[in-house]
Amino acid sequence: MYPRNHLDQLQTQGASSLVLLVTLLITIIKQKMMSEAFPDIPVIPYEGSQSKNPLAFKHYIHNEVIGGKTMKDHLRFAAAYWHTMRNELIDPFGVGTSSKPWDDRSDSIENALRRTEVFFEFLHKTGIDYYCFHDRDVAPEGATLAESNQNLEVVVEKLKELQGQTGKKLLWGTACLFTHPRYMHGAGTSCSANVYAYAAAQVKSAMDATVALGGEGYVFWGGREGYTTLLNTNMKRELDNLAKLLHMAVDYAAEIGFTGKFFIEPKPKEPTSHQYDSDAAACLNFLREFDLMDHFQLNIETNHATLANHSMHHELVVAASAGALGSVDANTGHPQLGWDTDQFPTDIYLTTQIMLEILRMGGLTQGGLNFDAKPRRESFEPVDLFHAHIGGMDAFARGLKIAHAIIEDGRLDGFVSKRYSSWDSGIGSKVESGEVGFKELEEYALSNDEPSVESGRQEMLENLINEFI
Ligand code: XUL
Ligand code: CO
Repeated sequence: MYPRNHLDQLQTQGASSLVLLVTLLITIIKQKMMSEAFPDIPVIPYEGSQSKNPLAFKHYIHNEVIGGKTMKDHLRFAAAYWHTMRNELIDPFGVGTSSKPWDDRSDSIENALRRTEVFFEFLHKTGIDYYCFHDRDVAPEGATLAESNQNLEVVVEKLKELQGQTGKKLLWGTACLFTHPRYMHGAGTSCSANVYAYAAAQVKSAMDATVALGGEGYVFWGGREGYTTLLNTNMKRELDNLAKLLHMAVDYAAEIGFTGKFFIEPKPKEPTSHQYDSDAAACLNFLREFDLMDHFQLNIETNHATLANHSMHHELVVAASAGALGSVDANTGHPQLGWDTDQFPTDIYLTTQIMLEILRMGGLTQGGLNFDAKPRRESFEPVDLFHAHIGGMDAFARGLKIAHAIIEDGRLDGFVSKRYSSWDSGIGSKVESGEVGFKELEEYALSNDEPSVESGRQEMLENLINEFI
């Protein structure tokens, strides 16, 4: 496929004369041109901020070191198989528009295997190191569960081979427990124990696949783990059962040696009218109630945050404050549309806020920035996939540089530290260390003058951020 270095190969093959070498090169190039899904698209180069080339990075330089770490290691970009390879770009009123000339739209294994090659060509050309998938994105659902499992195993074997050839890695795997009609009432929260068992079996195989591919994480997004009406719902029973499913996953991870992280991905609604994992706070509460905090972190997605009427920044701070910010689904919603539009992130203010929180917590370790995003229905050509990812990567490269500069500058964090400095000593530190109660605080308040307060300086701080953008 795409060996790490063609020249190395040629040298080891010992091509002696220049003519031989040139002929060989021409053959390789011809073969490549024939087998490539994106023959007109090169490996995307970095050309700098003055470049007008839509197929070049203007800001993302994978090996540029920022604060002691390369951009690539800070950002840990991942491409989402379900959008890049499988999204037909339907909307609630229209059929899919996406043009994928390599895909015969069949459910055959051959088609599934062909897609994997195209996907790895895409990863190679964009310079994205990681990917994420659902079991049913990569391999077709069979007539029986056993057949589906077998299909998955075949495709996983191929993915493993491609990973070995290219050095690309799996950021996280997951099971699709929301598309098939059997999951209409939920999976881990289904009213049917038989459906629950089926879902558990599917998670088990998806975890096996994740381990086989050296995946660094496993995500639970509970697309149908909620309700459309409370009239038919036993919420307590559903939540208890969901927690049991997650505990089974934890137990199974120990059995199969999965050392990655489990992530829950909050989303308030859609397709359900209420999803139990509605936002970061609801997820944390669930994890604490069912004693799962040691095993789970959160995968925070921008469009899910905004559907929950929160900012992405809010959700990140909630997760990070609990030591549970694991990974990010990097996308954005549309300000005038009320559904999950899964657009590519292009807003530098947003990427700056995300990178500020990621840098403040010391960086992503087992998580990454997964482009859970799709081009618009009108952007239906293969090249649009490239424009979209390049734009997202550049937006995050800028966010990273800006956030790093803001932290280095120190004024923002300095302002916040100073704002809370009354807690560092005196009565503040006594409260924080638990030394005082109401009586002591009353005594303190009675013996002191009316407390003075200072401005929050919001506008000054907003201007400060804009200094760097
Ligand atoms: C759906 C969503 C999912 C999860 C993985 O809104 O974000 O694609 O990221 O199941
Ligand atoms: Co997502």
